[in-house]
Amino acid sequence: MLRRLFDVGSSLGASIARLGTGMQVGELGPRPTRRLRLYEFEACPYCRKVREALSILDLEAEIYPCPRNGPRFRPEVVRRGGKAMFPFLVDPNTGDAMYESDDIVRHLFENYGSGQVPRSLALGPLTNLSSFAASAQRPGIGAFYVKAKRPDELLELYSFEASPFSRLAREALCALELPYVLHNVAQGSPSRAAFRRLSGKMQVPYLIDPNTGEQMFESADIVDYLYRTYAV
Ligand SMILES: N[C@@H](CCC(=O)N[C@@H](CS)C(=O)NCC(=O)O)C(=O)O
Repeated sequence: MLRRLFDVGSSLGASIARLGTGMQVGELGPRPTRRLRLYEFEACPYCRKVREALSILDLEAEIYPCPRNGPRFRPEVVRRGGKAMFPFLVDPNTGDAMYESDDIVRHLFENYGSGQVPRSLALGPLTNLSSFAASAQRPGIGAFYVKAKRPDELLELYSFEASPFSRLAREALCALELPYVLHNVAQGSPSRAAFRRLSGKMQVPYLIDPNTGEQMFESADIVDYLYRTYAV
């Protein structure tokens, strides 16, 4: 009970540190035809900036979690980009593969938004500082690899960056190095209607695991399910 209070409170603290950035969609531009691929880890403040941009732009992405010591996707990043630095975005629509959170954020708003990066993501050191403050609320959580089975198919998570409950689910997916499709359904998202039809209500996080046929709401149940099913 105390643990749950800490988890929800500190995860809410992370969203507050970023003044709720990633709560609401912004102006949307053209939609990508092929899914973006993001290599990142939940505790990384630079990765958070990119996830916020994805929420604001209502973009879905394949997430390849790269927790520290993660054996699976870190080497893939080194192979493709030359170094183990995160975030790393692969955009098959434009042929780009890039490091540097500010470059990635700019790329996303230029290609899939109005072209203008919102102020909350454009303040340089201030943006970085508040993103570090967000990560500091959950020190190290979602940063370290926990040995796990490798599912055949990508899991699916409905989420948005400023949702404190969604963060808890993403941390578990990250620690267990489980790749997933991140569906962003922030406030004002045009994707919400389809999500509501699929799940029956508007609540995140919502996990679908095509490997087992399980689908569920409730962050605590999702975290419990993921560790029970995949941790070894
Ligand atoms: N200037 C880069 C900094 C990225 C960076 O330093 N990322 C850290 C994680 S927060 C990293 O990749 N560290 C190496 C590691 O985790 O192995 C950016 O904005 O993307």
